[in-house]
Amino acid sequence: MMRIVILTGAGISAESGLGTFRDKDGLWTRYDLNDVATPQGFARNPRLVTEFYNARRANCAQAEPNAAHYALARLETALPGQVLIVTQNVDDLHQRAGARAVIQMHGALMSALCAACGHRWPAPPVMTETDPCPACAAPRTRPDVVWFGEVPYHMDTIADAVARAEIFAAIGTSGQVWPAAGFAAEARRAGAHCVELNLEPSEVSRAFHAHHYGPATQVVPAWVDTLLPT
Ligand code: BV8
Repeated sequence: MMRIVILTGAGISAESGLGTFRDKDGLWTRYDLNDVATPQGFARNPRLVTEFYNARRANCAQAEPNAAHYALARLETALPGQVLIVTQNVDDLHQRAGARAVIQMHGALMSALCAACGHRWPAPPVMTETDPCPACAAPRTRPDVVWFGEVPYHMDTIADAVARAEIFAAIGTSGQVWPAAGFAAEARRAGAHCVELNLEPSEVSRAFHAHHYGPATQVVPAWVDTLLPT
């Protein structure tokens, strides 16, 4: 039973027009990460942070999945139950391309979270931090994303999948954010064949056995074709 675990990052959505974080004019070059992607930043200025995510949610709604997202969905369809996508991205482009086994370890733009009771619900296009929670009515709404210093979601499930993977691929991630950046070394230690698909070598490219460099819309469909039964 071939098990393929695929970690994706902002680079897979770059050609859909969604910004990356650390490329030139990336998000973290225009916003201070500490102001908009930490609990402290949210506590200091909830309006600024809520508007930052409202803008990204609007961008995401306007964007379309690209050939790389569709190639991964095709792979999952061709190998039922054998493919898991673990994405660091908060966009929903994998799901809109048809992928079903998707774990959003850093949360989701399209989800809202109540900071008082933990209830989640589909995020409105424009969220305000005083929106009352549909479950407990507290005006403690926040984006359902994992900020720096917060614990990523589904870590146990991810650790188990990485430990059992026969193929581990990382696509469009710079390998600078932990614990996601450590998954390749964990997979390699567990015996997986590790493949990096990116525009350029990441911070952790030496953890991989194979590398395919180029735009995701080119290198990902080509890689998927090598895995699909001819
Ligand atoms: C945690 C969510 C404990 C919302 C994000 C020192 C000080 C302080 C903290 C730390 C520290 N050392 C480690 C930490 C922990 C910290 C961390 O890693 N900091 C880094 C910056 C040093 N991590 C955390 O705090 C995490 N939590 O550690 O909790 C714990 C640990 C273990 C187990 C349990 C608990 C929480 C991290 C999550 C933060 N939230 N986002 C939002 O999106 O706003 S992170 C953010 O970065 C996004 O999720 C993003 O996806 C992610 C990673 O970035 P990338 O996806 O890699 O994007 P990037 O721009 O960097 O790279 C893009 C790549 O694509 C590039 O390589 C580029 O070449 C390539 N590319 C571009 N175009 C294309 C392309 N590739 C192909 N085709 C193209 N066309």
